[in-house]
Amino acid sequence: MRVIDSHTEGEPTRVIVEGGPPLGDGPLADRRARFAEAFDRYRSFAVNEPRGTDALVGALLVPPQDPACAAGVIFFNNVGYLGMCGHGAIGVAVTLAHLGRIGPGTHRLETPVGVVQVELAAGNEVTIENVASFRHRAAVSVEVPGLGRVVGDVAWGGNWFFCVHETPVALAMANVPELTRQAEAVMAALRAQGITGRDGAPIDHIEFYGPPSRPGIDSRNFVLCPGGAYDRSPCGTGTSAKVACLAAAGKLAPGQPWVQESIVGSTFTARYRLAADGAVIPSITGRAFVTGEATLLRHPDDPFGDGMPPAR
Ligand code: PYC
Repeated sequence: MRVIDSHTEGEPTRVIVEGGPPLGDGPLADRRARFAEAFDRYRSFAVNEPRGTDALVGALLVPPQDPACAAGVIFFNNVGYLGMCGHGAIGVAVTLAHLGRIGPGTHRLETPVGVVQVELAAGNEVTIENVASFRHRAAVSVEVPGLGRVVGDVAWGGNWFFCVHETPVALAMANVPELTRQAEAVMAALRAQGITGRDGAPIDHIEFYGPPSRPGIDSRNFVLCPGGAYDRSPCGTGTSAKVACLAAAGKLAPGQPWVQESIVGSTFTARYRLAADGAVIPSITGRAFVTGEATLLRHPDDPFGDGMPPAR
């Protein structure tokens, strides 16, 4: 399997450019389902130890259905599959440019949850225009054992998020283990109390918000991804969910910038335009850098040839 690695504002992406599973054609959501049902070992092979790490997001390039798209892409991680991935789409754009498959300008990527636009600018900067994002439920209270009442919004930004209004723990790198524990407790409480996204969709990302570390930034976050890793970037789909919540609350005007800082101090700049039915189309700007090109190998006698499940 041939892969190209990059990071987007600190969060790694591994793009499979050759040797991925034979998923056939059809809608990307169907191909993602086929990937999960019949070829999940490719996912684990590509991103789990011993070749990868829990924070790594994989991106399988596939032929798009829509000929107007530069590529189709299915995102996945250490435990499963994502709808969209904002940092990953920025990484894919820079990777396609590295391969000479796209140049500066505007392009489209097809994902299982819709088409996103990517605009490649100088200096490895990419702006993605994400799928329509919206706040599903506002100010939802959840009783979290050991934490008490936690209040947040349920929002869609290409994945389902619970956006906790105020972080229960200071947003500092030294607190990452504690932030992870608390976010996992919130996730478990949402499941136990039947709090979901639209049509019962499980919420699989938790975001905590707090004050930024420096002037010129609007907010700092900590994002727990499914699989237990935290996002080193401010999370593209999470920032989309956040601006959808701010728009719904009348706290951010269309076109107004929102600078979201991650737990590691990197930033995305977000804006939105209005879409139908109270949803918004967020755009997210960040930078990605290619960090490596590799051929991943599998020895037939290797007991961990298909990768190891994460310790959970
Ligand atoms: O940037 O959307 C994102 C993302 C989702 C999971 C990790 N990063």
